[in-house]
Amino acid sequence: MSKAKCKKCEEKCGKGKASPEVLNQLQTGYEKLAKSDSGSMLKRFLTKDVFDKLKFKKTSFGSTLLDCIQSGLQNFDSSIGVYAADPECYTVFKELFDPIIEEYHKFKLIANQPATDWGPPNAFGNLDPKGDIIVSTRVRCCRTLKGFPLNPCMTENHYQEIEKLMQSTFNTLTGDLKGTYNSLSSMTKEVQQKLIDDHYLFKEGDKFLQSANACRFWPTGRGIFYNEKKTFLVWVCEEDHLRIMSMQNGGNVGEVYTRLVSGVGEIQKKNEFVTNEKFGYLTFCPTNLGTTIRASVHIKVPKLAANMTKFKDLADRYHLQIRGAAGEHSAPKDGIYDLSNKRRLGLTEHQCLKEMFDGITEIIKAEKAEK
Ligand code: ADP
Ligand code: DAR
Repeated sequence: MSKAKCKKCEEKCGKGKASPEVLNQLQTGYEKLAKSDSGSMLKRFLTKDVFDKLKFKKTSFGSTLLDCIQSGLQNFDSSIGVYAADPECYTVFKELFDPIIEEYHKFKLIANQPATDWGPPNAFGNLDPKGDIIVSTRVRCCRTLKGFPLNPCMTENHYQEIEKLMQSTFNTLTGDLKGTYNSLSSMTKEVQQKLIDDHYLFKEGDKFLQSANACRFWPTGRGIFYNEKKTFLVWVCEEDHLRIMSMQNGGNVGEVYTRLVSGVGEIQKKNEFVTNEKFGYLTFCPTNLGTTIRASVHIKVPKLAANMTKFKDLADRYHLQIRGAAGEHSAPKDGIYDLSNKRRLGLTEHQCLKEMFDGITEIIKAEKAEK
């Protein structure tokens, strides 16, 4: 990753140490978090020793511990509470990031992330051939573009550069992947809201991302590419530089996954992504590291949902995450839940898909067995 410095980071860059003002904000925030009832991993793993060891540190981009934890300091309802303000944060602040990463992904960091292995995409069939339980299937991955910092260190020009770079890539896509790029800056509110309501576009105003300085210069450089059928889509400059996704109605995981693998391959022909041997593909949030794959179904499970404790235990057993129908931090709608693989690091892409496929298979069995 080049040391592309943003104005904000250059202002902070000074040599080595966090400023007295940052140290004061850190101390105040740390004391408030310690007294709070927050259940975040930040609260759990930012012990006094870790805090004292990291509070003075700064990356070569100028990012401090405050840049990484301010979202969790401002939002006690965070589940995680930390983001990497730049790629070096995973190393400079490893004493905080490593235990959070190991806990979330259930993966000991003594090993490296396996090399990318999509496996034979057509290895996965249709989870719901009769079409009576799965509404839709989606598989997404995240990518950080080489040569650009992460959100908190990006200038307005960085956002414009990425959007322009990706538009030139999208123009080369052909066949089933051919489509159009739609910039948020030129999108009407009505079109934007319809795309969000139809589960294609990211929401605006995520308080966790706003607190993490990930929404500056909004909506500059943000947008969505989609093919003619809206089955292959790419988000530009939301939480990550790119979110590449394939989705369609029904439970045909093989078709959705095959399209994603093809689309990522085409985009990769024109762009270089940030990876490292320990964490695989680097992302803004540690929960997305590694393969960055989230493979999900929108599924109707009214019987299991009647006993949420049992449902959550079952999901945990198969390393599945339960979300609402409108994605993260949303509630179920019409009894439809978003179920997906939780782990993304320490597995290959194929293993992530298998974990989701096998888990959902068991969920469907359990739903049908419920009285
Ligand atoms: P991410 O996968 O990037 O973390 P979110 O969970 O925030 O994204 O969901 C983003 C959008 O994608 C939401 O509108 C959500 O409803 C939609 N979505 C996620 N999975 C599916 C699915 N299997 N079918 C249809 N829409 C989905
Ligand atoms: N909302 C933040 C991030 C959790 C993971 N989701 C992401 N990265 N979209 C939290 O700490 O709860």
